Amino acid sequence: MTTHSLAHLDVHDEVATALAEGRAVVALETTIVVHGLPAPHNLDVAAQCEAVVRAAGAVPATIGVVRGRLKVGMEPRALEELADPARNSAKLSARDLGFAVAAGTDGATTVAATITVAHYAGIGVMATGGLGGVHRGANVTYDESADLTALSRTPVLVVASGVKSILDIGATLERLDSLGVPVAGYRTLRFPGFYLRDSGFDLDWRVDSPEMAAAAFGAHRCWSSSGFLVANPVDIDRQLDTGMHDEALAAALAFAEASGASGKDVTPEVLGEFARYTGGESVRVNRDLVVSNTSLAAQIAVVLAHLTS
Ligand code: PSU
Ligand code: MN
Repeated sequence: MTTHSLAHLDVHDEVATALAEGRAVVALETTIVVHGLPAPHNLDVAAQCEAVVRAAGAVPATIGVVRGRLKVGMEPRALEELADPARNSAKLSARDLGFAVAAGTDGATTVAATITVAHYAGIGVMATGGLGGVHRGANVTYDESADLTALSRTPVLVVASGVKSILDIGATLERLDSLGVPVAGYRTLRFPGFYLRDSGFDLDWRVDSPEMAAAAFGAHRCWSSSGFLVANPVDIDRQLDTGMHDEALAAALAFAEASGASGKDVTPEVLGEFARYTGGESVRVNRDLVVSNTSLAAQIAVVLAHLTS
């Protein structure tokens, strides 16, 4: 069956051709564009991500929902429209997709929704900035990103710089363990801390090349239906100043508590406060790490395509 005949899916011709020919494709999410990064950085970084995927010899497939259609591969114009504040595009997790389709509405996809659509379309690799995880205080609020459970049931390799430092990183790693999601540091045995290179938490496994990552995931998916996390730290000379990070983190946590934000609003609000507090430095780091993760994802996708063909 070609991707063209799958219900509710619009696969861009370039992506459909690459998939049909067994060439490398990298899925990119849209929540980071619509709700995660401020304009004009959002569209700018989206274009940069598509460019680094192509430079590595893969095809980018930006995923989002437009008028109830699951888009796999979006033209810059379509992405611009989705990100237009006047459109009020929703933030869609995996469970929301059916409603968005039925209602014919627009929405940006989170990691959870993006890997769900990517897998449906036959794409095995995606890149993002930071995976969602367990929030601090989750023992009371139960606030744990659906990214984790989606990753536990969706065989897509995700490259991310760990999880955002506003989260409970130790608890997130424990949940990834319980959920059976493999986690490998890229050239490190320390779990990255998103804006910082090192979260202070150790990992059991590392991969030192796209070939090693592709070989481990290629084997894992023979017997498992879970995803796979490659944790790629930001370069040491590009990370946020640690003093600034710790101050901004305290401010962002206090802000989140005082704002009363809950559910899907928490992450965008906290990222926004981080950007304000750091005078845009956090946005600069976020941009850097997303582009670097996307480039690595593309290199892994290229090796995987050769392994499978
Ligand atoms: N990475 C970023 N910025 C973001 C996100 C990831 O650098 O905004 C988004 C992803 O879409 C991820 C979401 O799935 O944040 C997590 O949201 P929540 O905690 O509500 O599940
Ligand atoms: Mn949440």
